[in-house]
Amino acid sequence: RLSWLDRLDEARAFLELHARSHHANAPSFQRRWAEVRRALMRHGHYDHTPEELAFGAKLAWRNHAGCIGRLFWDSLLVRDRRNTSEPEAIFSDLCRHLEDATGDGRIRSIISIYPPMQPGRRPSYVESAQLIRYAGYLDEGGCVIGDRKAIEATRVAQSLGWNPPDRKGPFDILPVVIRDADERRHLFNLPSGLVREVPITHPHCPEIAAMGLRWYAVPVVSDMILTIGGIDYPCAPFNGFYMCTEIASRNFADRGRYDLLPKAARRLQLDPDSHETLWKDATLTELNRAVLHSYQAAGVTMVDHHTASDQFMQFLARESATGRRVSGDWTWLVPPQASSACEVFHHDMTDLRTVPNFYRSRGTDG
Ligand code: NRG
Repeated sequence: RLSWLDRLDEARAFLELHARSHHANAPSFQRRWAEVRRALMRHGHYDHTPEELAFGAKLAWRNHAGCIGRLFWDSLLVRDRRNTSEPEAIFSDLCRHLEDATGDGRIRSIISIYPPMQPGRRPSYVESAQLIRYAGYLDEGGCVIGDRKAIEATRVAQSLGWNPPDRKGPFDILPVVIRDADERRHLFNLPSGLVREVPITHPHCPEIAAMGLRWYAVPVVSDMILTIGGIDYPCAPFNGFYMCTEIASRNFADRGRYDLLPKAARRLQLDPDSHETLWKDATLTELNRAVLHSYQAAGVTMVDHHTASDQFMQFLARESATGRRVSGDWTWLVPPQASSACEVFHHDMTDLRTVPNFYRSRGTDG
């Protein structure tokens, strides 16, 4: 991704930033930079200290233009796993990550960082977009069971020997795919006791509960590359917690996902035949109410979009007070529900593409 000179520049800028924010006990910038520059010239690579790694990961979150939850960037728990490199070991370590992140339902934001790219060598990385994803099956008649977005991943898993349950369902958990350093794929099944899920009910519409919907508690994003000071970490899965619209307004409602609006509308006694009844709007609201209610009832952390928007505005104010400019990608930050009633909607922003950051080079996942 980076030319050699860019890499030097990014390393220098990052180490300067690190030295400035850890003035008390960090080795002096000059000394560390001399060491890093030498390593970069000789090997095209340098190793972050554990402190630099943790600081860099937090900054990558703070800089990520698409995230509305950045108020909490400093609370990120960083697991330094740079000595874990084989797919089997990475997978069992990620199981512990998931367990710790899930806890008793009060979700902790965690990142696990495995070996970085080195000149001429790409280490193992997770190919799955998230650790937990539901399968999508397309039958000969063109009917889909499950998540339409996962149809390709489901096919790949099956071609590698994964067997779906005898009775295919809309919420079958896919195995995790990890590529080794030779690009060979390895499949791993998540132990079922490890995946916390929330059955979706509605505070006063049993017909919605009867749809049998569910979703998992913890989104662990595993297909983004973490870049810190010119070094790329292609295997750095992280999690926070869900905002209700991600599940209710997008995963359940998008036509390219579960496409549930017409079905849910009928259960809510809304008439899906005329736009003018605003049945889609009403259904989206009820799905959000259901998801939020269910996670709350289960004691699983989730934020609603209004609170998230307020927290983002607080983040903006805090950052401006420290003299930092905040990157933002309007199309990602503005919630898909009650958008103009959220303050973020009325705020101009640009993505400054500041580093450290997270980026994608393989597929995309919203
Ligand atoms: N919309 C995706 C997840 C994207 C990341 N969302 C988070 N991340 N909340 C979905 O599965 O619906 N996080 O780290 O908490």
